[in-house]
Amino acid sequence: MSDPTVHLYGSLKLAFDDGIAVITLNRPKALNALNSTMVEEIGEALTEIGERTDIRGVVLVGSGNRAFAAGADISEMVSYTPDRATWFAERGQAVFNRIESFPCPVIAAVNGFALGGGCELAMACDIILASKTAVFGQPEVKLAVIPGFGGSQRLTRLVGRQRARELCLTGRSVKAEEAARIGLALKVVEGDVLEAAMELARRIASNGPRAVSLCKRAINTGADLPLGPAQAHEAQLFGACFATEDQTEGMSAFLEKRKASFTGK
Ligand code: CO8
Repeated sequence: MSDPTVHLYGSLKLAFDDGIAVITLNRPKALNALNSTMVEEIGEALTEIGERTDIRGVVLVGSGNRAFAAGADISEMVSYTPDRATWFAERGQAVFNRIESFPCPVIAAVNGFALGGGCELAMACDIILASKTAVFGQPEVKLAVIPGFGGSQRLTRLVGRQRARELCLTGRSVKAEEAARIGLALKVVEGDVLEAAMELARRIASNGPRAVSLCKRAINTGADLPLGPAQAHEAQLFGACFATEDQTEGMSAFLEKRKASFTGK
């Protein structure tokens, strides 16, 4: 990245690079395992990003070359009571839901292990790019627990019930190629997965920002609705685009055969 501005949190780094925010999970010695501090800090980083008007995309990546995140932190969870475990699951779900409803797209650049909570975090993102070394899985049953950050639900929506059952009930991990084949990841990236994610984020950022945001909302909200209400919702959001200056600019630029210049208004 070129000359990014960096904010160091205790367990993650937040960098800003030309309209793209990069959140780096930063506990490489523990393979970026998600403890409660890191989960809260992801929420704080989202708040910080949301306060800026110039950010058009977010990329999530793990530090080091071994892991995106190897799960929720087992050393923290080992002594949890049922109430504490429920609280942690709910906190994680709330933060991951914020990623899903975040106004700009969030891309997971999965470099290495994305297991348990790490896989759940990636699945909360809009698009998952996998490095050739990426490994995905929900191995919780091997620890005699179940996914708690939405994994049993998001995996089912991504790959279907039968595959989700097989993966969650055996705890089997899948490598990058299989993850892409079953629709868990978008694709396997040959080179640097962070660079590929930045390129994708920049490409999306060149479009009308409000339209990108509304389109994300149409897809995510509509996916859980029957077709009729989902289309009614789409029509409302389509109409909302026509209250923006960018809609006028985008269509005028096309008609005048010039490149559009979007402001996000
Ligand atoms: N939690 C804490 N520490 C971890 C974790 C983890 N999930 N994963 C790895 N580490 C630590 C190891 O303990 C080790 O630490 P140390 O060097 O101090 O011994 C270090 O990272 C390196 O790990 P390994 O030595 O094990 O590295 P290997 O290359 O041998 O193995 C693996 C890599 C295969 C990724 C292995 O570390 C592993 O199996 N990790 C655990 C994977 C797992 O089971 N993840 C799911 C956890 S449960 C979960 O995510 C539930 C989510 C829902 C939570 C709901 C709230 C209650």
